[in-house]
Amino acid sequence: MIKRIWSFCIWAITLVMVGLATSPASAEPGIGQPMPKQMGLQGAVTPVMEEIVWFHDMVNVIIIAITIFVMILLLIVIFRYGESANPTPANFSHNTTIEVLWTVGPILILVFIGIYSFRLLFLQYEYPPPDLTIKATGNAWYWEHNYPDQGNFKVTSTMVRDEDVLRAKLGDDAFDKKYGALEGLARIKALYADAKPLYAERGLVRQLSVDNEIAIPVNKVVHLLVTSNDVIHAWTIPSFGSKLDAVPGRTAATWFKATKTGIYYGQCSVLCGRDHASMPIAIRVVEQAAFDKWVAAAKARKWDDARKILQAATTPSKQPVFALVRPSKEQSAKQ
Ligand SMILES: [Cu+2]
Repeated sequence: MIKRIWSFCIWAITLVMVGLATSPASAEPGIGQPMPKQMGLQGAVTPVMEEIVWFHDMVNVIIIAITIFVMILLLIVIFRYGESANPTPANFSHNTTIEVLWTVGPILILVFIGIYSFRLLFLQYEYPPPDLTIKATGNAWYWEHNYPDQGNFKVTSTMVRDEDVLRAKLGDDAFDKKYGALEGLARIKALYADAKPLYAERGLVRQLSVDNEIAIPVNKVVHLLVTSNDVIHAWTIPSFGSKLDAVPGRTAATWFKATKTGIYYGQCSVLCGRDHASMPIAIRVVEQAAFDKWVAAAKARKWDDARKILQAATTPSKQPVFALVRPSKEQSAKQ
């Protein structure tokens, strides 16, 4: 019941605040990736993220209400008790009732927030028994994911760059002919301008897509262990409500249960050095059958097959399946 009331308040305030300009009704905007002009958090696909979104919105309602209340008090003070309206001020300095109220009121508000805050913390840190365990390792500048209970195969993911997209489209010879002579900023600008329109066409998201995505089965509890090989990184998928520091020499853990199939992106979230912006994480949530097929392909290191399985599992039939980006030389060397 309380949730319903809050939801209504949130809805009402959102309508007022955005002036009906942006419609929150469009089908779950921002699930899995940030959208242009997005307000608020990315859509939730795990129970933890659903609670985070609710908690965030609930606290926002309290913040807005308090701000409006204080602003009204200030306006009363300014206009009713200013010198022109009230030339001879009263000279009392204490009022017991009001002092008790402004002490007890905030305590009650904090206790109320605390109850829901602890509920969220317990949800995050009480791990349900896992169906699958994944180990994520941060490297400068890419992520590796091991599947220890599936034969401990390893998936190395590097970001798809403008150059990769253009090479996949044009072929190496045409690419070198067109861009080979360019250097420095001129090259970066030319690659960016020509590659930018290709991303959407190929089902890729610039700065978020990777050559080898990882996969998890839908509606299964995944335990994620996070560590690092070099500096401190952070493993994050906003739609999962997961954000965990990857610290060298230590293993941290979190869990999630994705309840919708699709592709969900995240990025390294600790400023870790030169290519911090180039280590995204891309997870496909697929049905168990597709996951099993993907595991078999990944175990056999058939990465092209693995990509096709994942795309076929979540790409709506009308969308063209993108021409596959070949692994970079760096990537092939690592596998
Ligand atoms: Cu990093």
